[in-house]
Amino acid sequence: MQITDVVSLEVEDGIGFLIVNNPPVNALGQKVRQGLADGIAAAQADAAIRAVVIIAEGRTFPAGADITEFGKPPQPPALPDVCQIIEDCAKPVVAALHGTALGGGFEIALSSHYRIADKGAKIGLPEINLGLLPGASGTQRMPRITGAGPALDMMLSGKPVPVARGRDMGVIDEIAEGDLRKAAKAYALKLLKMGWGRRPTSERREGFKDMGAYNNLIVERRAELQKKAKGQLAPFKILDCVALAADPSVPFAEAMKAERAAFMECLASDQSKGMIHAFFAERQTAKIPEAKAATPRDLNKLAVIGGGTMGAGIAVAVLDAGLPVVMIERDAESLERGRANVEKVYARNVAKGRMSEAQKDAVMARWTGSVDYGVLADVDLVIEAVFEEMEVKKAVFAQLDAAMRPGAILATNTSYLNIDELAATISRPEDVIGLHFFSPANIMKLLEIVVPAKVTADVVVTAFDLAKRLGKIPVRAGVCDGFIGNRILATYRRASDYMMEDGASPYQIDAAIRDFGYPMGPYQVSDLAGGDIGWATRKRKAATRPPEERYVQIADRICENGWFGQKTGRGYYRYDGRVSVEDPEVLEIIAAERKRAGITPRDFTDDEIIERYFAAMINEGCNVLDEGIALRPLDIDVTLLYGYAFPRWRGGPMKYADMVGLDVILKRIESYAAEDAHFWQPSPLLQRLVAEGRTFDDLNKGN
Ligand code: T1G
Repeated sequence: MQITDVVSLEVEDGIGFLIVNNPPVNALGQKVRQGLADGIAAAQADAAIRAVVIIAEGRTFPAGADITEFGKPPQPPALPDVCQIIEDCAKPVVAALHGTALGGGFEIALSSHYRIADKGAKIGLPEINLGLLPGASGTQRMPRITGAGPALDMMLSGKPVPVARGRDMGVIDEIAEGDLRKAAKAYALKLLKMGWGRRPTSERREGFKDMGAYNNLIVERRAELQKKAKGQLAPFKILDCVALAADPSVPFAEAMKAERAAFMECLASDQSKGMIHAFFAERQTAKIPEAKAATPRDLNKLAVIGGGTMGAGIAVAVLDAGLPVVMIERDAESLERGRANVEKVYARNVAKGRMSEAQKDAVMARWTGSVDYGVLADVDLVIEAVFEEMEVKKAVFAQLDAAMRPGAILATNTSYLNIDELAATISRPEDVIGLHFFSPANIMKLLEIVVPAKVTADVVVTAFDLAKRLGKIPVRAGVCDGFIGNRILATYRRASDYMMEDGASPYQIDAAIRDFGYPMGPYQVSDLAGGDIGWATRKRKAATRPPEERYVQIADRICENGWFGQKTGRGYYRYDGRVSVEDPEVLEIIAAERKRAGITPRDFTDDEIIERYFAAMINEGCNVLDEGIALRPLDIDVTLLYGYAFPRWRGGPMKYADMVGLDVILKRIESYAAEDAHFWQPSPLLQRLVAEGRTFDDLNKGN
């Protein structure tokens, strides 16, 4: 019988199947919660039912609360109450898990008396990825079974674990072989036959056997979090709740109230708003205009031109996706180097025990190499990753144009060259696309898909299909110098250099940016990437640099000394291995440059550093939006989150700007314009949004 339109109750041989069917992931929206609560009541009232199995249709057992409900007025029944109704059921309740039983879904399972799972299923409490904590008893019920360790591992990592691991922890009682529904029914009947009745999790205490170890672990984890989660809220709230769970003086119901209060505090935090925004934003970037008009072309065989750092990284990304890859190099020696670059990645995996030699050999068997472009005749898509020089790329494209079949796609991995210009040199500009990977290409998830003027919609859609298959986060970008990410980076780096020349040390700036939540500040990043790269870019741009643009020469002076950063042992910092120290000689260079430029240095507060740094970032983001280089503010957020280490719990620069207030950002820019009208030109889009009282969130929603 239908309980609600997404929950039904079927009785079979005395077992009441409470079935959730709320695609796509059986999220625990109001109708599901109501259906579960009413379904348990109906099962209790039905004398024909001796035990209940909670199970789901579709691809997964409930994957959590319905995140789209957050921020809206809560609708009863609340999930913690539904969990209590399940646990209080007078008849034994079995949860039958498949897919990814996450968050509130796993809490539903923990509140059931027993748990059986399909062998391929996963369980998890990923709420921390949303700046939240398991707010429907996860912090209270799981430790009662597992103790603090496995519970904290799951909640603080946010990572799902296979159900076999869950069985080891004691939270999964049975692994199903074959059909889950049949196995669940047999399991329930076996429990009844053995006289096993209700087993309320809230009454279990095996997880508290060794309270000394339990409490020591809480202390240890808190110390760890103080280092790596400084400034974040949810991780510490999780610790508090798990600590409370084991406090014998606090009844379960009272601890549940504390968990609820902690959950609501997290839900109200900007951090959670930022992370929930990031969750949906990274799923929105693939929703592009071309997807309405076209379908992807076949992608069975891929090739990479170039076996250097980027070419090898891209080849590994393709191999990791289970696809074959052909690598082309200019001569046998270069090709062998390219192959070695690829094999090195897998050899490291073997050395770390992540894969066996046999698995490495099997992956490498899908790599083939050649110096002959003729082997590309049947390839569906080629990615060139040769030297970042237009003439070199044009020569490669000419060979590709001659060698590849009609309908094949030619992609360039260039990070700044003009793809329209490159496309115009061959017979099929409509088949040319930009695939800007970030180094290391097999690790970094961001993929800027750069859309030239003449490309057809199906080529764009095919590129997005490739991104999904490679497990990348795709962002659609227009053609300009630096596309989305590097263009915005260049701007906020200039703002930082101006502050350095005006009086802030690079070390103060780095510290302020780390306090904002970045793992490293801009000068640490420069030393990591190599100052020579930025130096080459500045030289490239020198001829076209507007005369009115303020140019800071400090970085050039440092590079002229050959101080390129970690790879030369010194850059902005001196390096003793991985240990970096501030360098008084760099401060002397800065002082000399200030003198040369006639600048009297002044103090900066950390707040002013943050305000200027992000005002520049956000303003250039507005220009990128206004010029159509990025589709929506969320595309800029995802780019900066996944390519430039913007702290996820702030949601991205545009989300952060909405939280600060666009009018506040605009006022700051207008006040800075007095000192440098060329650099601090308020973006017309920012001015329009402030005048109209609209936010970036409004733009994201198409309003
Ligand atoms: N609520 C609402 N929509 C969701 C959702 C959710 N929990 N999970 C996924 N979706 C949407 C998603 O936006 C996309 O929509 C579609 O489903 C497919 O998702 C009290 C408070 C389950 C592993 O954090 O990790 O429970 O783009 O593209 O790659 O303690 O989705 O198609 O319109 O990601 O196969 C805790 C979040 C919530 C799990 C599937 N649960 N979801 O991955 O598909 S908080 C989570 C995921 C909570 C309680 C607390 C993944 C997935 P659209 P998808 P996928």
